Amino acid sequence: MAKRWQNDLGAADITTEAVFMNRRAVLAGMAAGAAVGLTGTAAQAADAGAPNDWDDITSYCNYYEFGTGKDDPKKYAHTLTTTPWSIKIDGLVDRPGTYDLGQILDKMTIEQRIYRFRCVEAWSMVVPWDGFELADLLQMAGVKSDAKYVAFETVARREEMPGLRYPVLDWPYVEGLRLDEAMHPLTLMATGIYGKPMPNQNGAPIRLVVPWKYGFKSIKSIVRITLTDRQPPTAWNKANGREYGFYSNVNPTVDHPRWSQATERKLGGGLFSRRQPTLMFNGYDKEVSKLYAGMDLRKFY
Ligand SMILES: Nc1nc2c(c(=O)[nH]1)N[C@H]1C(S)=C(S)[C@@H](COP(=O)(O)O)O[C@H]1N2
Ligand SMILES: [Mo]
Repeated sequence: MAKRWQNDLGAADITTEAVFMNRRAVLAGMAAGAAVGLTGTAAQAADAGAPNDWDDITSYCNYYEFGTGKDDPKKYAHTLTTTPWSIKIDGLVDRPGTYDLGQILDKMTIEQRIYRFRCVEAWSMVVPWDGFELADLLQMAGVKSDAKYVAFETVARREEMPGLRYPVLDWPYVEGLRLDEAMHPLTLMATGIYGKPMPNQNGAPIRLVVPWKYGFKSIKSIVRITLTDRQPPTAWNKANGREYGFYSNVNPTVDHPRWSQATERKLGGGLFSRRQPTLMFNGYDKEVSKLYAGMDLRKFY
């Protein structure tokens, strides 16, 4: 298959795996005023206290089906059964059905991609994902001409996901993309990270990565994909529509109602690392700005 996208990031840009995996503890430690750098152990940082208010919950993002405490996903996500796994693809497609993940993977070209990524909105990281383009999967199912949006759904198993007992979000976690966003070559279905199979806490066995959007668009452990002609609901928009819109493009010129989104710091750079300007569309301006030509991105945030 022809190369549809040129990676401009390399190994030297990658956020250390340890920092990425322990970032909730690292950031919690920093928030508590502790100088937790690369050398601070996660356990040390974790002593800084668990996030509990809305601010903490929304900023120490991770995988709420396993709980909102910063160590919960790590503690509980191993209970998720990820094999066998299938994805139901339905709605406006030529070949609706339940697709076995193993069979999907046999047909897809897996490649490693190094993308800018953000979870906590003001912190940037660079992460190597293994995956395939969502467009290839959608083409496999055959997109009907009247489809305009793609809706995604995370697995919801009460026996395996203790966080589902708490109404933090309206379960199952759902997300959505406009069809042209979904078909864009940067949009990845990721099955691995840092050269390893996807850890459960990061959304095993398969999750979305949309590198020009804020992290919460990257829905984890996907079991259903629906092609539709209506803009689908999204979990964070339902929880707080004023703060989280459908598009959620990284945009330094549109502030979150409670904080500026104009600058960021590199995760792993330490408490006193310099803030740098956040780039439009997370640095993927050249690739994706045409998707939004003529749109008022203040209105469609
Ligand atoms: N199902 C589900 N998907 C989810 C979340 C979640 O709580 N549940 N959290 C989101 C948020 S807020 C972020 S920032 C990213 C974090 O992905 P990571 O933990 O692999 O970095 O996952 C997103 N996908
Ligand atoms: Mo997040």
